[in-house]
Amino acid sequence: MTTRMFGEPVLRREDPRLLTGQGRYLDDLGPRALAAAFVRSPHASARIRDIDVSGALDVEGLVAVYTWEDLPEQVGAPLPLLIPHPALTHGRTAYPLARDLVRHVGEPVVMVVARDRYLAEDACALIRVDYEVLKPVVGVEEAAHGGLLVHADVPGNAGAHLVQEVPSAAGLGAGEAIGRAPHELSFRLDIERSASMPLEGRGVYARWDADDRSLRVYSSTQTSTSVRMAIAARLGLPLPSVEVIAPDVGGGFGVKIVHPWPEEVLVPWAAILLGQEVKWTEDRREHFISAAHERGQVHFVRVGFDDEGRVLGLDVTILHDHGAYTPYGIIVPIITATQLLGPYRIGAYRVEFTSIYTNTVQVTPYRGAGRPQAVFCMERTMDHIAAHLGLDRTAVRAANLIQPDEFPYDQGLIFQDGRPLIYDSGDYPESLRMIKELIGWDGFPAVRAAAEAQGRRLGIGIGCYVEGTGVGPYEGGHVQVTSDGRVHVSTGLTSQGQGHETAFAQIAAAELGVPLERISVVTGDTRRFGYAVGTFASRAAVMSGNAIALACRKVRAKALRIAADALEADPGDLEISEGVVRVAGSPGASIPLATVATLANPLRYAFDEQAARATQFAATPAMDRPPVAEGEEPGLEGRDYYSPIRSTFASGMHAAIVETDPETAEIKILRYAVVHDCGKLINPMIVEGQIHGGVAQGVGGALYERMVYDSHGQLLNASFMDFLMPYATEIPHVETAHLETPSPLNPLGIKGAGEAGVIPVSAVIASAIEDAEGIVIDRMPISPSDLFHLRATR
Ligand code: MCN
Repeated sequence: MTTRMFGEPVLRREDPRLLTGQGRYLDDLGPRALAAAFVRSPHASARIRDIDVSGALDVEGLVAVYTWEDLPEQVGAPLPLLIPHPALTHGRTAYPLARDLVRHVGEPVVMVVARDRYLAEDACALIRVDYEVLKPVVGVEEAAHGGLLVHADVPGNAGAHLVQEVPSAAGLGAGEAIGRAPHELSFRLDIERSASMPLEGRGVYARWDADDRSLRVYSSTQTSTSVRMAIAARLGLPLPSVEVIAPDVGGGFGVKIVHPWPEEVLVPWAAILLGQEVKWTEDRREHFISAAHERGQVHFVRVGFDDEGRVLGLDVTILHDHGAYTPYGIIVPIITATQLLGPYRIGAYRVEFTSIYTNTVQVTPYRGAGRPQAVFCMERTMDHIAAHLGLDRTAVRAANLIQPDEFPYDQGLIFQDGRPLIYDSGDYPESLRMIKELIGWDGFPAVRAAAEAQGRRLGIGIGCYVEGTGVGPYEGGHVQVTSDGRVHVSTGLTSQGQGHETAFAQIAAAELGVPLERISVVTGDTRRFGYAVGTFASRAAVMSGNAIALACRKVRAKALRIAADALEADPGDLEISEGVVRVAGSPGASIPLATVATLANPLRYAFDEQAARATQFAATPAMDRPPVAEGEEPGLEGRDYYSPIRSTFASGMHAAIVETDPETAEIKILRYAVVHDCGKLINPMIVEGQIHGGVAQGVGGALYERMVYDSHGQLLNASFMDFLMPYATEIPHVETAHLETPSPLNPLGIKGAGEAGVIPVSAVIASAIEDAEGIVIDRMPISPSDLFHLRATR
């Protein structure tokens, strides 16, 4: 046994289970549960005139059919707007089942419960909904400028409008700074819609215990504690009577942070009403049309700069396509607006966004959450400046970078957490040096020339970003050492494949001096930890990681107090390693943590024979003390919370070499390099895995994935037959280098890593294709036919 510590590339302990089919995903549970299925709107905009369920009633095995009218007030109330914002003046959310109106294809209208899913689907097919079909609003610009409304009481379809402005050091606004700059450019940039698209869709399974009136719900969620609170409140149950467990979750990538989904309320409600287990597992088409998308944004950029390419003024106007509802507030465009500046010191900045309703699936954060759009804007801007001035693209970036001695660096903006956007640490010039070296930037002209000599076309691209991670408000950790010497760690946030079981165990091993093998970690189970926020915004390592470390420190301090008593030593002279407390420098004097845990939980009065004989059973000073000291609690365990004053800012730079086929316009990524800084690394191998996965999703966003809506609001590619995702065959080998600038904001010095890989990919690929082709790339994704068309119209 070894004490594997913080910072080591430990293999992920969850992988043998997950990779050999031993995982317990939502649909593996409740094999005897009744099945729920939903009739969903086939129209993007329609009024429900009538619902006739009579045709379904003869289906053998049908158990129940519910429309909005059947729902009690609290169950049928509109779903919550989770993150309100003063600029979100017209926030709108859906009803769990549609009431009168439907606003996108896929909105749930009727819920059916039957003996199995086949029968439930048969019954759904026999339910007739009479719709008055209305003309939908599709396309963000059409919605912003046209007369049709998604919500009758939201003029111009504008749910939110926000402006943030930071003047230059000389007090100039962005407009003035641009006007006075030696050079000015303006252009438009588009990013199309994509989606989280986890391999496992959403799902919920509920069991009601009528005897003790308690509910257990399993949900494929990124936030079991919030789902629990929502269910308890909506179903009128005391919170302690509701347990929510996230079993193994087959990916979330953002979409499973929304809560409660309609199904998370309706399935438990039906389970209680029917007194039977009920389960719903989302199918792929449902996921396409009923969950959430992201990324669809249009950006209008104006920039003023000097002869070295230094940005003197930047003005960006954003149209954000929010789909039909805003359950998650305006987090995505806020992140684009505030993270757009990346690692750069910009003269004056003005950003404005309008969040527009359309009759399409709602938008909520997807891995990267607004940042891929932001980085696309900023990095395209850097490339445009370089092209205009005839400078090397990395030289323009270097001219604008924030320097290491400028931290903490206040960008003057208000971030997604409502706190000032202050970068805590970083070394951007070093990142640039490293990425140039890793990809061979300076040697590329020779590589290109050699390829050209063979009739091949190559280009090189770069993209830089800064990412706010570890947003608050808090997470907690609980650590318990039991008398068998095992350590049980729990935290309330959930896991979807990030490797938390391993990384959190590494933190506990390092803090407690216990072999990794003796540590178990539980996440996302409200029976073990009831208070949490959730897994999103690359926050688990920073938030739960630090909370677990703090809880371990409490446990360690207590262990040392108890061991010091037992060893008649000073706690300050003790150390713990390999699960044993020792007097430093005196190897004989030791006590295993297992024994300390036993001593911490006195189950009977210890009979101190020697003391008793000496005093003939008179009280001794030791006997005057209660066996559990005042202020102590029994057990060797501790709980603590971590709540940061603001986010910590990770950063990175990516570069790629692409080849475009001169005839077919096929685009191939030949090399992909990443320099990444997430502060102190808990586990470099996990971080690399996260980066590789992120890059793969980024490649999907850059080259393949789009949501194709027609003018009727029908999603034309709502299946894996038509929605292109990259396979392993399309993903390049990712060359990764780490830079560690510790965060001064948290005890472990860490920053988040879970989204990093995806963020700059579109910008990097655009930069490289533009370099190969000499054609301006201002829209992503780009397919071979897009490139072919661009060549033809250049
Ligand atoms: N880590 C580390 N050292 C650091 C930072 C992180 O070793 N300095 C490790 C962490 O311990 C953790 C992993 O890297 O095991 C990611 O940590 P973190 O950046 O805190 O991200 P979260 O755990 O909060 O995960 C959320 C993030 C987001 S926002 C999305 S979306 C996403 C992602 O992670 N969804 C994922 N990665 C995913 N990976 C999988 N497999 N599935 C998803 O749904």
